[in-house]
Amino acid sequence: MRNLRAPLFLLILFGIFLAALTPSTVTAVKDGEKVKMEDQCDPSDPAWNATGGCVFPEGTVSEAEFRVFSFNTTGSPFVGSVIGHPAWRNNPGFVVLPLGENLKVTNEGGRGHTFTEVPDFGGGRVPPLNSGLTPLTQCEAAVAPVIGPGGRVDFSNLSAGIHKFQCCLHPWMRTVVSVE
Ligand SMILES: [Cu+2]
Repeated sequence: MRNLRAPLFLLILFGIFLAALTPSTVTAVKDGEKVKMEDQCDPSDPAWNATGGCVFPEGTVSEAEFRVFSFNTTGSPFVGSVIGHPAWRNNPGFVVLPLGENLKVTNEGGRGHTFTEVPDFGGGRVPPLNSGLTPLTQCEAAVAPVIGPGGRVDFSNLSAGIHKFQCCLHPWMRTVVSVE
């Protein structure tokens, strides 16, 4: 046995070397495309705290600035056009995803968002931000969970064709995914 120890030791070392070269996250489904849900809330503005707070260190948009894009000077919501602060957005808004690959969605902002598949774009579950759009049943709280800052959700096995996703809190945050 003694004369086998050195080769065996070398073989184990070689195995460790090979393992170190192999990526540690080998998954069956490839991450095909990524979508980032973004906002720019200013964490130093306490006005955000009334509706969930803000944890985005680089953010510069106050709650008052955010409101400028959704409400008129009398404080009423804009009606008739989908309008919202442009820093609240899905990036990109259009994705071509190869069939069988994963769609990886991350919340890169400081507020909560949802990434919800809908039959057609419509209103979310925050009526003042809907600009008159009819709230979607797909956006009810029980079926459209909020993804917090830093959170992630993956979609696998999306069928071929067009898929529409939107935020159920900020319905102007939209992404169309074309699976091909
Ligand atoms: Cu949102």
